Amino acid sequence: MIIKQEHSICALATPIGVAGIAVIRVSGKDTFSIVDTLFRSSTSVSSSDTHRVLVGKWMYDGVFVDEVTVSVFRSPKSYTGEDVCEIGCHGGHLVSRSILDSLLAAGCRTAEPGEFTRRAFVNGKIDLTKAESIADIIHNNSPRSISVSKKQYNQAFRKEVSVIRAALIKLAGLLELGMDFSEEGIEFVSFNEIQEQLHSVLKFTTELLNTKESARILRNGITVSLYGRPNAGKSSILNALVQKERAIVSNVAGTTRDYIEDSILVEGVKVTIVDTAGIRISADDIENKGVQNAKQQVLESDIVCLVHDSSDSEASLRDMASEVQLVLEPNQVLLIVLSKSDLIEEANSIIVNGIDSTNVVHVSTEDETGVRQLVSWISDFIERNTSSETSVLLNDRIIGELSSVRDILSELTISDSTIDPEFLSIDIRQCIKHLNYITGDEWSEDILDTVFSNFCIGK
Ligand SMILES: Nc1nc2c(ncn2[C@@H]2O[C@H](COP(=O)(O)OP(=O)(O)OP(=O)(O)O)[C@@H](O)[C@H]2O)c(=O)[nH]1
Ligand SMILES: [Mg+2]
Repeated sequence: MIIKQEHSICALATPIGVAGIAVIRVSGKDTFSIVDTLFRSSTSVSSSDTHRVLVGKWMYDGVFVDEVTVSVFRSPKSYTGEDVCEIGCHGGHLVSRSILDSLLAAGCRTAEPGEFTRRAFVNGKIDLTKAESIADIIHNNSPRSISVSKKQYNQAFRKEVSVIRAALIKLAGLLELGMDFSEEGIEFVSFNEIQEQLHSVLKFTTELLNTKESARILRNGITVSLYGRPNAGKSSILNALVQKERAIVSNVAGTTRDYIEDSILVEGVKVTIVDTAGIRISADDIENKGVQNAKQQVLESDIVCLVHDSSDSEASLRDMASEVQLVLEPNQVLLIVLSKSDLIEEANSIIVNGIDSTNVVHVSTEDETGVRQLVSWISDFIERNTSSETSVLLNDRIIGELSSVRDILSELTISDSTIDPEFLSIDIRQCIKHLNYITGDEWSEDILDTVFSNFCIGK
C-alpha cells in the first residue's frame, strides 16, 4: 500500500463544550515533528512505537497548557493511513482551543469537514460505501438506521456490488473475446446467458432502488402533523404522545399559533409530531399566519392526522377531509383521529370520503383511550414502509449511480438477439463504471466533494 502523506491537518474530534475530556486529531507528514515541538514526555512521539499512549505536558510558547495523553499511530497503521496523533486533554473550550492554536502556529492547518476520512479513502484504507456509513453513524440517531449503517460499515454492500460487478466484467470480457474471434464464428457466451446475467443485475438494482423510501425514513424519520379545527384536541394529543406538557391546552379556540414540534421513537425510528394552529377564518393576522403554516406542515408530513372532535358534525369532518385529500401526494397518508371519544355514548363507525375504516382512530386524552392505538397505527406505517434487511442506507449519490445502471440495463434486456456485441459490451462497461463510482474504485474530486461535504470537521 502506497500512502501519500499530505500537509498536516488538525481538528477537534469531540464536540465543543463542557466535557470530561476533549480529543484533538492531527494527521499528515509532519505530525510527529510538530507534536514533538509542543509535547514534553519521557519518550518523544518521533521515537515512539505505533499504537502507544504517551503521557506528558503540553506547552505553548514555553507556557504549560495541560497534562495530556498522546496516542501515536504510525503510517500506514492509522485511520488516515498517514502518521496520526490523537491528543487527549481536559474538556471545555479553553484547553482544546489553546492546543489547536499551538498546532496551527507550529505548521498544521485546520482540517476541512471530513478531511481525515477523505484521506483514509484516498490512501485505500476504506471504500466510499464505508465512508458514507461513517457519516450516517455519526449523524443518525435512530437505532434502526444504525443497524443498517453497521452492515454497510462492515462492507456487506461493497461485497454485493463487487459480486455483480465481477459478473459484468466477465460478461464484457467474453463478449470482447467473441469479437476478436468473430471471423472464426466462435461464440464465447450465448444470448440466453447474457440475458440471464443482465436480468439478475437489473433485479438487484431495481430491488435496491425500491428501498429508497425506506432509507429516507430510517435516516430522517417520519413527520406526523396534527391538523384540524380549533379546540379539536390537537395539542392534547401532542402532549399525550410525547408524555409531557409540550403545548398549551385550553378551551379557548385558537390557542396554538406557531406550530410546535417534538419527537418520539417508534420502532426505532424518529417520529416528529407537529401540532398546528386550528383551521378557521379569523380577523387576526397572527392567527391567519398560523393557519397558513399549518397548511404548509400538512404538505411536508408523511402522515396527516385530521383531528376532529367526535361530538362535532360529520359534515364539517367531510369538508376538512376533502380539503386535505385535494393536496395530498400519493405517498402521504391521511388518518382520521376522532378526538374526545369520552364525550360520546358510543364511538360509531364513520365512513369519510372513501377513507378505509382502518385509517380512523378514536382517541380520548381525558381517559387515554386510543392513544396507544394511535402509536401502533404509526408503528404499522413504519413497519410497512421500511426494511432493515438491506445492506445499505441509500443516499442521493448511490441512487443516481444505481438509476443509471438500471436505465442502461432495462434498455439492454429488452433488446433482441441481433444487438451488436460491441455496443453491448460498451453499455456493460458503462454499468461497471457506475458501480465503480459507488464503491469509489473509480472516482473524481467532484464525487469526493459530494461524499465528504456531509461530514463534520474532525472526522
Ligand atoms: N373531554 C375531553 N376534552 C378534551 C379532550 N382533549 C382535549 N380536550 C379539551 O378540549 C379543549 C381544547 O383542547 P386543545 O388540545 O387545546 O385543542 P387544540 O385542537 O389544540 O386547539 P387550538 O390550539 O385552539 O387549535 C381543552 O379544553 C381540552 O381540555 C378529550 O379527549 N376529552
Ligand atoms: Mg392547540
